[in-house]
Amino acid sequence: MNRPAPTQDINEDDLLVGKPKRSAAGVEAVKVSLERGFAEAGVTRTIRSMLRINQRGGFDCPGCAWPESITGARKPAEFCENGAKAIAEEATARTVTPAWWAKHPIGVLREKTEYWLGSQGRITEPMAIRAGETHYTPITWAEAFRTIGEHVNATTPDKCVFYTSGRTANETAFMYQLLARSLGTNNLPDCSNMCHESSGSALNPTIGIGKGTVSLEDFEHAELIFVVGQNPGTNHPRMLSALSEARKRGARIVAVNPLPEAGFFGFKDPQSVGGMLGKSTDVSSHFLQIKVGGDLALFQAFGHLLLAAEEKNPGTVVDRAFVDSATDGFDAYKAARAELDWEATEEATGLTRTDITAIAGLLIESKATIFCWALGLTQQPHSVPTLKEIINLLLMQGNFGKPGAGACPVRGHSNVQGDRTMGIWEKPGEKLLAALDAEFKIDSPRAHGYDSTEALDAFEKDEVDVFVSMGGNFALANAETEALEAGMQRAKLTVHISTKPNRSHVVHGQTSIILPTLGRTDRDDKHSGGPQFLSVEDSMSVIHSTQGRLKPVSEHLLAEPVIVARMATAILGEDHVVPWKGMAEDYDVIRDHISRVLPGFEDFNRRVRGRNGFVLPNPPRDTRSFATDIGKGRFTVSPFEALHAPEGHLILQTMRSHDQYNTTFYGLDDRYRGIKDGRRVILINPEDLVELGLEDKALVDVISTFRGTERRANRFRLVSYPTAKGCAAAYFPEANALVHRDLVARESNTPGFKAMTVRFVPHSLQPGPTLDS
Ligand SMILES: Nc1nc2c(c(=O)[nH]1)N[C@H]1C(S)=C(S)[C@@H](COP(=O)(O)OP(=O)(O)OC[C@H]3O[C@@H](n4cnc5c(=O)[nH]c(N)nc54)[C@H](O)[C@@H]3O)O[C@H]1N2
Ligand SMILES: Nc1nc2c(c(=O)[nH]1)N[C@H]1C(S)=C(S)[C@@H](COP(=O)(O)OP(=O)(O)OC[C@H]3O[C@@H](n4cnc5c(=O)[nH]c(N)nc54)[C@H](O)[C@@H]3O)O[C@H]1N2
Ligand SMILES: [Mo]
Repeated sequence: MNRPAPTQDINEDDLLVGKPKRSAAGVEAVKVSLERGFAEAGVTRTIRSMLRINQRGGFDCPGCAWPESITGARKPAEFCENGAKAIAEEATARTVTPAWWAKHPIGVLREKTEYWLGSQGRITEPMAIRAGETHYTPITWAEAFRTIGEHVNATTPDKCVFYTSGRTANETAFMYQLLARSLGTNNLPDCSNMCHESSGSALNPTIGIGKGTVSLEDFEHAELIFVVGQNPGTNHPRMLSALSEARKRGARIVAVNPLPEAGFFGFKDPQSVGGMLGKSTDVSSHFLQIKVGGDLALFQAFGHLLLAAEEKNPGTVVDRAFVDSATDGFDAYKAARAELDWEATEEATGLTRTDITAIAGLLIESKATIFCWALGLTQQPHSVPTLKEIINLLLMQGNFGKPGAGACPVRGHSNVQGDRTMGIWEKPGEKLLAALDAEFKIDSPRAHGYDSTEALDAFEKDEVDVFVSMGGNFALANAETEALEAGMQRAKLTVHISTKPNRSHVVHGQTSIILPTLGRTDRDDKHSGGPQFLSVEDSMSVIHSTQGRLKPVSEHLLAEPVIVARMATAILGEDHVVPWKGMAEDYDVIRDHISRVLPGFEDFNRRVRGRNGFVLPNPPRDTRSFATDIGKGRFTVSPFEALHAPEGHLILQTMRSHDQYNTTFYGLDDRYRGIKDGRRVILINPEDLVELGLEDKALVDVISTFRGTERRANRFRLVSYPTAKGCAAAYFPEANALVHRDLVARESNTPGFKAMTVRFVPHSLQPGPTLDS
C-alpha cells in the first residue's frame, strides 16, 4: 500500500505553470488529503488518525495553531487538506533505518533537496556521526546521552544553544527551558524569533500581553474583519470556515495582500457536503492589493481618516469613554495623524486615495472590528511600528474586550504560542526566573541569551560548541543559509531531536547525534502509570490535551519529555535537584510543577482533563484592562516608513507553497497559484517584466542587495503573475540564502524575509524545454 520513497530528486526543468485558482478547498482538497494519507500511511492508519484530529480525546493537529470551537460541537472532520497532509507526513509507514543510513554517505545526502530527505520516512534509531566519518551509524541511547553530557560539560553554558521549533508540547518545552536554565544559559532561540516575534514586541508594550485578544466565537459577532499579510487558504485553512460563516451573516472581510490568494475569493467548505459541492462563497468582500511593506502607510492613513471623521461628527468614531479611562497617549497620536501626505501614501501602498478612503469608511461604520495578521506583517524592517498602528486603530474604537472585536495574530506552528508561555525565550522576565528558582531551588541565569539571529552570528564567530535542536530545521529556516551551514559544521556537537531526516542533520557539527522521537500521532505508553498525554496552547490561548494513538514505527523511539529528562541527567548529574526522572515517568508531575510556576495554570492537571481544556487569562479580552507598565493601553506614534526599491530592482517577499510545511515539502504542487513540479520560481508582475526587459519563463540568477553587500542565488524561473507591481515573490526556504542577517525587524530582530531588495540577471545557462502546461 505504501508509496515508495521517491528515488528522483526535484528536476526544476519539469516546472509547469498553469492558471492561478480563484477558490480554495472543496472536493479537490478532500481528495488530495485522502490520497496523500493512503499513499504515506496506508488506509487503516490514515482513517484512524484523521478521525482523531482535533477531537476531544484525540490529538492536536500539528498543522497550524488555529483553534477548535470550545463552546460548539466539533464537526466529524475538524481538519483541512493541509492538516491531513501534515498527519500523512508524520504517520507515514516508511522508515529510515540504520541500513538506509549505511547506504547513503553524508556527501551524497548533502546534495539532496529537503523534499527528497523528508520523503524518506521516519527515523527509527538514534544515529551518530563523528569527525572524519562518512556515514551516520547507530548509537545506543545511553551512549548518545553520555556523549551529550561530556560535550556540554567540556564547555561553558554560554557556548551551548538550545533551539526549539513550535510543534514542541507544553510539558516538553517547560522541561527543556528548565534544563537550559539549570545549566546556566538563556540561549533559547526558537522559531518564534523568525515568525511572530514582532507581534509580541508590538503587543506587549501597548496592550500588556504578547498574544491575541479574540476568541473563535468573536468571529461570529464581528462586523468587520481584516486579514492582513496572511494566506489562510494554504496556511490556516480552517480559518476559512470562520471567515465564510462571518461573511454569510453579513460581516465585511477585507483582505490586504500583494497577492490575490485563492482563499480570499472562493471557499468551498469541505466540512459540509453542501459547501463541498455547491457554489463557492467569496470569503472577502474587499481586497486591497497592497505593495509589500506598505501596510504601515495604510494604517496611518486609516488613522488620519478616522480622526477626520470624528472631527466632523464628534462621538461617532472614537470610543471616547474607553480612550479616556483605559488608554494613554491619544492626544499625541491624534496630533501625529492630523496631516497626511497622500502622494507618499499612494506610492507606498500602491493603492489609490479613493480605495483607502472607502475601506476607512467600513472601519468608521463598524462597531466591532477584528484585525487578523500573519507573516506579511511580521517579517519587515518596520514590522513592530506597523503592528503598533493596528493597535492604535483598535484602541481608538474601543475594540477590546467586547464581542466581535480585537487583535488576532494568527500563529504558525501548532504550539509556538504555548512554548513561549512555558518559558522558551531568550529574554525571560524576572518573574518567571524567580518562580523557577523558588520551585526548583536552582539559580537561573539573568543575562539574556541568543535569539535565532544572534545564534546565527554566534555560529559564524565559532561561539557555539553545542547546539541542541528540539525539532525544527534551523539551517534552512534561518537567513544566510551558506554561512549558517558552514558555522554549524564547525560546532563541536549538534544534537537533533527529530522525526524525519532534514538538512540540519547533514550540515552537522563535528560530532552529530540524531535522537528519533515520537510525534503527535504516536502512542506514548512506555510509562509505569500507563499511556501519557501532553498539552498545547492554540492561537487564542486555549490550553488542551493532545494524545496520539498510532503504533510508533519503531520500538526505539523515545518521547520528547523522556529525551529531555535523560539529557538533563547526563548533563547535570543523577542527583540534580530537579526531579527529572519523576517528570519523565509521569507527565502529571511536570504539570504540577507548571501549575506552581506559571500564572493561569493553577490546578492544571484537573483543568486540562476538562472537556475543552481551559482558557488562559487575557486582561484586554476579559476585563478591558491592560497590564502594561502604566496600567493602560498605549497609543504610539511612529514615523512614516515604507520599502523602496531603487531603479532596476524589486522588493522580494518569500512565502510558503500549498504543498509544504515550512522547510518540509509534502509535494511539488502549489495548486492554488498554478505552479507545479518545481520550486525555484520568482512570481513577477507582467508590467515589471516589460520594464526590466525580461521574458516570462526566463531563467535568472537573483542578486539581493543590502547596505552595499550582495548575495546571490542562481537559477530561478521568472513566472508572470498578478502580484502587486514592484513586488516579486519566491518560496521559502529556496530564497533564504539571499537574506542578509542584518536585514531584520527593528525591536524584534525577526529576519526581513519579506523585504529583500533584488535584481535579476540572466542565468548563464540556456532555458530548458517549453514550460507551459
Ligand atoms: N500548510 C501549511 N500551514 C502552515 C505552514 C506551512 O508551511 N504550511 N506554516 C505555519 C507557520 S510556522 C506559520 S508562521 C504560518 C504562516 O502563515 P502565513 O503568514 O500565511 O505564511 P506565508 O506563506 O509566509 O504568507 C504570507 C502572506 O503574506 C503576504 N505578504 C507578504 N508581504 C506582505 C506585506 O508586506 N504586506 C501584506 N499585507 N502582505 C504581505 C504574502 O503574499 C502571503 O500571502 O502558517 C502555519 N501553517
Ligand atoms: N524565507 C523565509 N524563511 C522563514 C520563514 C519565511 O516566511 N520565509 N518563516 C519562518 C517561520 S514563521 C518559522 S516558524 C521557521 C520554521 O522553522 P523550524 O520550526 O525550525 O522548521 P520546520 O520546517 O517547521 O521543522 C521541520 C522539522 O521538524 C522535525 N519535526 C517534525 N515533527 C516533529 C516532532 O513532533 N518532534 C520533533 N522533535 N521534531 C519534529 C522534522 O525533523 C522536520 O524536518 O522558519 C522561518 N523561516
Ligand atoms: Mo512560523
